[in-house]
Amino acid sequence: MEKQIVFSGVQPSGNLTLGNYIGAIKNWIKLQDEYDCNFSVVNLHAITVPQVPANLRKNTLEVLAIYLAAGLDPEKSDIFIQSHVPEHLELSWILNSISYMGQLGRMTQYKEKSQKSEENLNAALFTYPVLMAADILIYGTDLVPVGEDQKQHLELARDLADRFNNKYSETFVVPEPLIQKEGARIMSLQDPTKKMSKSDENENGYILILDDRDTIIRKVKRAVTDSIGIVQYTDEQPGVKNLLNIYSVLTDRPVEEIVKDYEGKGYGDFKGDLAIVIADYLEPVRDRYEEIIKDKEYLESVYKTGAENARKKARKMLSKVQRKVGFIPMI
Ligand code: AQP
Repeated sequence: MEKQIVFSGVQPSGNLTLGNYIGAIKNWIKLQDEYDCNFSVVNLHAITVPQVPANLRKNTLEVLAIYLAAGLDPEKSDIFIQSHVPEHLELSWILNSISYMGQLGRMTQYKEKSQKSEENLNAALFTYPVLMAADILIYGTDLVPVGEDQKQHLELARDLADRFNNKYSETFVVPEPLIQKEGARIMSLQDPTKKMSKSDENENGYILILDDRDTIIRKVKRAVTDSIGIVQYTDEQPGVKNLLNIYSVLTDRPVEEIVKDYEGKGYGDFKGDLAIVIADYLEPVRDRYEEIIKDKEYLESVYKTGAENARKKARKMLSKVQRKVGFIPMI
């Protein structure tokens, strides 16, 4: 039986957070044996907000090194940089022609990010979900492991696949989101009503995968809680709830069990222990990362092979789509 196909990616718009790790990358690792996996550093998406070119270059390789340090295996998965597979862009143009402005304008991320950059509102920020749909559909993807914040974009990819199939003929697989219940949305440590984001201006709001031990401990201790003073899992205490979610995912223990451990104890003990849990969890990833990032030749070989393999698959789908819309094949 043929393996089902998986695609996912993270933008190199900064250093990766614990949110990206728990919501996305951590779940990719376990899919590698069972599925035909494609994991991309989606640098084309990153320029929808202003980037310093030197930082983008650096972040792109860092994200790739984090993928590998976290356990993505180039022997099992195709791991590549999005701009090395230009077929994504060609497909995205075709999908733009069947995308409705109204639907794109309703995307929550567009609304949020456009408010932040009102003076520099660019067209790419508006059409980026269409490129994301192309990223997914070009591989005939069955499953897309993402955090909950990407659900709406995935719904668009599904709509576009359906619309294209109805207009031309059966071509695309309609992909399903794969969202883990636990840790699907890790919130900011400073404002637990907002998701943890790598582009947050307040660096105390997020924990980076590459933060050192002391920084992690400091950030967790400063995490916003409340004046209730009881460690319990309720919507009235969004800060504590978020910390409990992180604790539970990283230790693989149910929330109720952790809550029991802290009966009669204060936030100080709870946060102190959680800080150690996070620091211990990330330490081996950071150690492996330090080795990998130094080895430029290895990184280059991974992204070159990944892109070569990905291009072969992408070209096949793109040719099929081009024929269906009426483009004359060159050969
Ligand atoms: N806080 C989060 N909790 C759970 N999952 C999350 N993801 C992001 N934040 C959280 C998941 O990480 C993957 C990659 O996201 P992305 O970099 O492509 O874009 P994003 O969702 O916009 O992530 P950020 O960190 O918020 O980036 P910026 O600040 O640049 O916009 C996705 O699967 C996402 O669900």
